[in-house]
Parts: sequence; structure tokens; C-alpha cells
Amino acid sequence: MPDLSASLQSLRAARLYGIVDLGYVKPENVVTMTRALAEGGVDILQLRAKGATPAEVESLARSMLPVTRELGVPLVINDHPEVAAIVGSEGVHVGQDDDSVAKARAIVGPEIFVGKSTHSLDQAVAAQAEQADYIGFGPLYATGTKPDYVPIGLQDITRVHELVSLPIFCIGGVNEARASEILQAGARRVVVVSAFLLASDVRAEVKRLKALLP
Ligand code: TZP
Repeated sequence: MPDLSASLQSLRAARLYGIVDLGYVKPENVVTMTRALAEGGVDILQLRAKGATPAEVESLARSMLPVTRELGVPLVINDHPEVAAIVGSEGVHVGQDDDSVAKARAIVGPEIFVGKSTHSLDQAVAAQAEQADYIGFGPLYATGTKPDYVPIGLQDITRVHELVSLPIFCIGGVNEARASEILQAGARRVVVVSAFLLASDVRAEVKRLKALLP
């Protein structure tokens, strides 16, 4: 059973959020990738398995949890609050088209934090009003991981930090080469998907990006 106050403390301290996305990782490589990302230094890890059945997501999550627990990295389940509740992950993440934060919270119970994707300042403010525990904000750049979304650029990053007091994880096209401009634009926390999952040395890639974060 996760402990919400410990998880929220980790969330506030987190700077680097990694995602094991089944669009890039074969199911049989999920545990190896989980270990590489966690040992490299991600502070939070999400399982994102678009199109998978709840039973498949549950089985993948159960395979990741021993590794994330061993390495002290909170695990977040994308889209499936019922799976988060069954496996006892530390968090669940919902998108704009998924369950509301309140509905997800009703399913996961009091010990699991709830994050929400946002794609504009208005959505970020609304997610705070909905009492999300953190938000994703992006995509900053065009990205093949979420191809149907118009990039929002860097210009609203400072403003979203003025308007929203939750942990804000900037996402979409984040990589080592862009880190300094993203940080200069006001970001404090980032999510990285393809730049990690497609790296030839995942641990080294995570370490390099983490070293750039304040
Ligand atoms: N939400 C907004 S952008 C994005 C998600 C899930 C994908 C980010 O992936 P990448 O590969 O780091 O651009």
C-alpha cells in the first residue's frame, strides 16, 4: 500500500520524470528499461501502454513495481485508475479525455496521487481547480510520441508557474540539446520519453540530462 504523504514529498522533490511507453518498448523489455531509467536517475516513472487491456497493464505494472520499489522511484499508471488501485502504484495519470481527477481519485482511494495532462494555460489552471496533485504541461515541441497535438512552445512556461502552484512537469520533445532553453524559459521539472527510450545507453542519457537540471 503506497503512502500518500511520502509519495507527495517525492513528487515535490522530483525534477526528472521518465515514461516507459509501450510505443517504444516491447513488453518483454519493460523490466530492463524500468531498471535502466531508474538506475540512471529518473525521479518518477510512468507506465504508458496505449491500447493495452487493463489485464495487460496490470501485468506490466506488477513486473515493474519490484524494481521501482527497490530503487525508491514512485510508479504512475497512465489512464487506468482501476489498475493503479489493484496493484497499489504510487500514482495515476489522466489525460484531458479520460476520467476527471475526482473520478480517478474516487477509484484509486486516498493513498494514490493523481496527475493530469494539460495543453494550455487554461487547462493547467482548471487542473489545479480540479485538485490534481501535479500536471504535465505540453507538448512544448512537436513530438512523434504524441503526434496529433499542436506544440505549445516555451512562451507560457513562466506564466504557468505563476498561475499554478502544483508541481509542473514540462513535456514534449524534451532532450539534452533543448534542456538549457527549456530551463531558461522557466521550467523546473521535465518529462522525457523518446530521448531516453531510443538512446543507445539509456542510463548514460538519463544521467546526462539529470546533471543539467538544477
Ligand atoms: N504528453 C504531451 S507530449 C507527450 C505526452 C505523453 C509525449 C512526450 O514524448 P517525447 O518523446 O518526450 O516527446
